[in-house]
Amino acid sequence: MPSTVRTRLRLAGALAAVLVAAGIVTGPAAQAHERPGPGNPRATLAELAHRHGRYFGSATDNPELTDAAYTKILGREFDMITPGNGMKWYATEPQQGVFDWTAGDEIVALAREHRQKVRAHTLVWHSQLPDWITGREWTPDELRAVLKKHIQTEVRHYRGKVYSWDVVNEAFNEDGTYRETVFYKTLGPGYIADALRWAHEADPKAKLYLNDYNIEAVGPKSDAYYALAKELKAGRVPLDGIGLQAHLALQYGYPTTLQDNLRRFARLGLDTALTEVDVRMPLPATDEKLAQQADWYRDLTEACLTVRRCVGVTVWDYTDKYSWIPAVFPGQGAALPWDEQLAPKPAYRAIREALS
Ligand code: 9MR
Repeated sequence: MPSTVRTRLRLAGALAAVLVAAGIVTGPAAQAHERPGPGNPRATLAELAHRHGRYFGSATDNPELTDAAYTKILGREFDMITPGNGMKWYATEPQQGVFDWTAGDEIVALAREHRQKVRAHTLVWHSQLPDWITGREWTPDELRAVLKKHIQTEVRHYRGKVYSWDVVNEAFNEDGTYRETVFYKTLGPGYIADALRWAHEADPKAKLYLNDYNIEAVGPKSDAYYALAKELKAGRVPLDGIGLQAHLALQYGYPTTLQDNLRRFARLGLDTALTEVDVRMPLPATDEKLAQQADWYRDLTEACLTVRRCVGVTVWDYTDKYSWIPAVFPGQGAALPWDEQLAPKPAYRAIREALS
């Protein structure tokens, strides 16, 4: 073989090795040596997050579980699952004292099959309550008994099977005042500490969270959580973490104080988590909007990795096919890292980069 050809072949070989090492190209030889990494599709979001001591989760909902292409990705990419609806009060205690675990159990069983943990959601919320609660007046004693029974029966049922509970969901208004729910109006603000104590009695190992939206940035609503968390910790109430839902929208701007906010809760001795992430946009989705969305997913993932005690990120389902957004915000959507055909979007690659 002429030496010029040999030299060219050597150069080509060296170039190929560099490209493989950089994750730009892969080949059978690369696959034999390569460990899963950000450029290697074999490493899932869960595996990448695990290297940082974090989890990467997705919400899911029972009607979607018949979609095999969907459940394949759900079972592979994530290590934490949140039932989008199946553990809510309307589903679990549709009639007073009559409990139904069908929907929640189905999701817990699927998660176990895939060796995923479960963020259980949610015990006390003003929304999606059964009619038997909303349809009548309650005395404080009556409602306290109903609340305690609901919390303890549900938490006991899932004891040992879930990682955490969103014990109280969406307790504050935007201005940081208490939301005037049936629980607040009937029992006063102490219902939150009571709910946490009852949940802790029923499952001492589950991590107990308060969870809300629009508390990603420092502001009146997150300040209210900060003040409450401080008070609860001082009173030795069993609170483990604050869940920041992070339902973001391109048109309202990125919460630039997210890291500072996460940090102040860590300083109180609390875990934090991004629990319901999506980044919606006015439709149609353009390349530019999808690129901006990817930046936001990258930034919020990095924020969680940067701050001690931010334990993980959960997207509020992973595909636009099953997003709640279009039904609630007409003309908006495309909020998740996979599109309606289950193809990964720029946001998916941005999350991988952040986790790399
Ligand atoms: O994803 C849930 C959707 O299927 C329900 O229709 C909706 C009803 O309010 O609740 C959605 O989940 C909510 C979550 O439980 C609490 N934070 C806001 C979420 C989006 O509404």
